[in-house]
Amino acid sequence: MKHILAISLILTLRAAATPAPAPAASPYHHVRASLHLPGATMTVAYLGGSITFNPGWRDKVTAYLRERWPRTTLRFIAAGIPSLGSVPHAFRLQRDLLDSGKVDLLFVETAVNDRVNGTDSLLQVRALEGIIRHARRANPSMDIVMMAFADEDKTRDYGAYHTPAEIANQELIATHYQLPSVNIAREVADRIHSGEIDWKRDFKDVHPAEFGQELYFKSIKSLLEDCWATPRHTNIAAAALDPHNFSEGQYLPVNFAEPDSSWHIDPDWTPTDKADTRPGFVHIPMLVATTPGAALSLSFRGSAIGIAVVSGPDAGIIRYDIDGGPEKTLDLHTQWSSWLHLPWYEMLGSGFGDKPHVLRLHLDRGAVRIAHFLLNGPPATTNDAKLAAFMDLRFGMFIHWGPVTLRGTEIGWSRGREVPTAEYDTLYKEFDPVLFNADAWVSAAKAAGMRYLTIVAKHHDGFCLWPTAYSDYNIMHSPYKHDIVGELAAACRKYGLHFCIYSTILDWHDPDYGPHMPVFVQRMKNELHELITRYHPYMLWFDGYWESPWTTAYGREIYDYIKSLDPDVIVNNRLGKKMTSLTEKGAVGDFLTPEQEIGRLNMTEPWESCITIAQQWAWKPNDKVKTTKECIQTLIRTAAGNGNLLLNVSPMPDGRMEEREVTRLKEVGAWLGRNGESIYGTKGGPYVPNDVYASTRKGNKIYIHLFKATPSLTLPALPITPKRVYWLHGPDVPHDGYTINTGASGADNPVLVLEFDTGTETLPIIHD
Ligand code: H79
Repeated sequence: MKHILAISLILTLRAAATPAPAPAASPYHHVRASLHLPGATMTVAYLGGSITFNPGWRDKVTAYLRERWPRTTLRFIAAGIPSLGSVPHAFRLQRDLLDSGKVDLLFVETAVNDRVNGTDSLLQVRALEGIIRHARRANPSMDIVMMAFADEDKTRDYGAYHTPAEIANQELIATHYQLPSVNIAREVADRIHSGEIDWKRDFKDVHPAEFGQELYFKSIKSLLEDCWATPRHTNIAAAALDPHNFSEGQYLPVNFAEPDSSWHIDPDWTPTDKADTRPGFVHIPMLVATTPGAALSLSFRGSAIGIAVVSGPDAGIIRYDIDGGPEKTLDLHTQWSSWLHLPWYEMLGSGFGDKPHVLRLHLDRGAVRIAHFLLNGPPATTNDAKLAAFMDLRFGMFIHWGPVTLRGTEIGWSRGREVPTAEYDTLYKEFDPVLFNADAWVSAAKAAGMRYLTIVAKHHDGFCLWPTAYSDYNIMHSPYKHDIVGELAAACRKYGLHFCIYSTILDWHDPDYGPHMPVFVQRMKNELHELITRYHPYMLWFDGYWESPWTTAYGREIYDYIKSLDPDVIVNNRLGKKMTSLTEKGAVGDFLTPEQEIGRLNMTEPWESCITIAQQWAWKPNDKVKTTKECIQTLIRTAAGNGNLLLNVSPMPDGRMEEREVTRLKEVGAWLGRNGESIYGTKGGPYVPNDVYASTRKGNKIYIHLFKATPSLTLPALPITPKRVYWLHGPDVPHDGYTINTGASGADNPVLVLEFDTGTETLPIIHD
């Protein structure tokens, strides 16, 4: 022990003997690992409460940064929201900040509101550490500056020689992660206690007057200058101080919950009383209950769960439990609620193990308005039951259409090949499909027995069939000026079809695709935000993943973004870079997408084959259209392999579907009208399809689809014996076990039914 003391003493003395040429450090800030010197571009984000929301110090810092680094292109994200401290920031970081693109320098301010909101130290540390780890996961070289502003409580604490808990917690995290930090609360307290300044006279309020704003700015500037005068250390990959920190903090949309009928989601909530609101917490979907006893449950996976409510004059009392544990009571009313619908974040529990949990919550009295659930856990994936329901649909319509039909060449691919680029890119100026009728297309799909419809809203040529705000290359700039996507969405709702949207990743028209991927990916998010929030697609179909600008990481980012907007949207696998399985490294998405071929029988991973009814995806004159028999057999083979068929039609430049295609669809629909029970809601197998037959199964039945007339059929025997064999909707067929005396059926694509005493859906696959 003595030995160690002696060594440290020598080290201390030696350090004292050779003073470093340190910058004139302020006692109120720490440089620690310092900051990067700005490069050609820098995005600066301000995360905090009202003092960060208001102009003042923030505008001063912005102006100073512009002046200090004139050759750097600066971008600023103002993410201050009044009343919010560390816990809200940890859960809104992704949506309010990281979703807006790569951040280089982040200012974080939480100490004032953590005090007034009464956030305890455990939550402060979990939230602050979560913010740092989450931010650094998004950008490992992000610079982060932590700031503590002043309030009267902190001045009083320092007057009593006591360090406020919020400051101690901030410094704990800043030290652990070696982040620059500035303690303005202490500076203000010291100067007040020395009589140099006065709170009432100089600050006036916790939202400081000009004097205070200037003081805050000078302190921050002094820290930044000291940082830039100190060489930057690489970020250390520190282990987590608290394994239950909120680094996976996210908003869970309110439609995740399963509420009883006493709740409703108001899609555009505004108060009906006179109380004030906060930006971002009005005109949003709100899960509302005002009837005592209203109950909901929420299944989640993660280590913490909470709610963000707006707490207004009628804010009530809730009771809740997690996993059937002890019931707790929570009063949602605050000291501000009489005049304000305050955004109020309550953690209902944290520190759980990483397994599924259930929150049960009910209203005791008053009102509860939930804006978001707060989850610390991995991002959502598509619910298995929702995916199973999609696979039960079995048959959908794919539509490729756009200005390129004026030339009759292939959509996207003919740009710069058969059609010169400049010509291709101006075709939209003459695209005027006056005979387009969404009802006609959707009723053709309905007549075919299709259960969903996928419109190509944007192909590789970049033309958008909806009025997007993010590109002028869209339908509103054609002579036609109709929201094609919107009209189809409405028609699908009317006819009871699920509405789905194809939007390609690769966009050869967008100059940012390739050279400026962060800008491009942000635009993609903006477009997806429009598509999801306006048209509420059931499924999204991506394409064009194979070029080098696209990465698996972008794919995951987009997948998580989609799920943060609507957890129920089903997503195909072409966001990832790998197509053969959903579980291999580099795979992203919910189902496989074989193209122009029928997928192989696969009982474990959902899949959908996309196949053209003619030869080209987009219309061409006199294209060769498949026969009705080919279409039906393609559907049968798909269902028999346990997959869906997305059959592509190619409408003409005037907006109509070709009569030849409409007729085929009607004939397929007529066959499905008779034989639909052997397709919809079935599973593939148990036989692997071959040239003579293919099978599907449901309940205690196996359906055998015959492709060729055979007087007798012997199937490989299964472990169970059929008790009855008959033609679907027809007479019994003599059989001896698995030898079936089919005779000659006059029907096209006839279906035999084998009926058993027990279920067939889990029988193992028979490889012939
Ligand atoms: O939208 C449809 C296709 O346009 C799209 N995916 C479906 C759903 C697709 N993009 N790329 N590919 C399919 C694969 C590319 C095939 C090609 Fe070719 C072979 C490109 C160049 C050679 C076929 C022949 C298209 C152009 C020439």
